[in-house]
This record gives sequence, structure tokens and C-alpha cells, in this order.
Amino acid sequence: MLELYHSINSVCAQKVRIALAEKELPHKEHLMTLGGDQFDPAYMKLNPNAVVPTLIHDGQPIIESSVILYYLDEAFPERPLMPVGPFARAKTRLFNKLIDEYVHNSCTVLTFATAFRPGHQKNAKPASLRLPVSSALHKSAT
Ligand SMILES: N[C@@H](CCC(=O)N[C@@H](CS)C(=O)NCC(=O)O)C(=O)O
Repeated sequence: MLELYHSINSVCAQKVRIALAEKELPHKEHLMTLGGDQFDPAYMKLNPNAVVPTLIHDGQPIIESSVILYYLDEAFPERPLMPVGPFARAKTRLFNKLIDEYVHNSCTVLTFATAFRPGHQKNAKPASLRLPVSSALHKSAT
């Protein structure tokens, strides 16, 4: 049996949801708010980093979104996500490494401090009222 602890806005969790959908794997969902429930001692036993996603497979927790993707592809080889040849596989791993080591890390401070915090969500404007980033930067510089 598969279970996924995740949160709606989390890009890391979205990666895993897409993989589960592509592979058509039924699973039980545990939707986290990240408003404090990630620090619940019971959850931190599953994921000591207090983040989502966490996949549980037959009672065993697997953490780190990219590790979860590789795990799913190995444990459930039907409808593979990885390409076949070694060169294409290396390119896929390189792409994942880039996302893990640069993109996620660059976004972490911003998202932990704003997007997942309840105060921010309460005051958030609808997307249509927000300025594009480049225009917001331009405004603050002038
Ligand atoms: N390297 C981890 C990063 C996980 C991560 O940072 N998750 C964020 C959501 S994208 C989170 O759970 N944040 C908890 C918080 O905001 O306190 C992974 O890829 O699984």
C-alpha cells in the first residue's frame, strides 16, 4: 500500500503526485497544511526534516522528492518514467540534480518564509492582481 504526505502548493510534492498519476498508482493521501503539522512528532518520525513529501510504501517511509521518484520507478517498473539508454538516464539524473541542488535551494527561503505561512495566505492577493516579478523589481528600483 502507498501513502503520500503532501501539501497542495509544494512543488516537491507536486513532482511525486505527477509520478503517481503517470504510473497510475493508487495511494492514500494525507494532506498537510504546513501550518505546524509538519512539526508533529509523529510526522517527524516519518520525515525528520519536517517537510513534504513523504511516501510510505508498506509501512516504510521514503523521503526526498527525487529519491521518491527513483524509488517509485524501481518499485513499480510498469509505465517507466526513466528513459531506457544510459546516456538518456544520465541526462535525466543531471536534470534532477540541478533542480534539487539549485532550484529548490534558491526557492526554499522565500517559500518557507512566505508562501506556506498562514499569515501570507490570508493576505495574499489573487494572482490577477499581482505584478509580474520583473515589473515588481523595476518598481522597487525606481
Ligand atoms: N529536498 C526536499 C525539500 C522538501 C521541501 O522543502 N518541502 C517544502 C515544501 S516544497 C516543505 O515541506 N516546507 C515545510 C515548511 O514550509 O515548513 C525534497 O525534495 O523533498
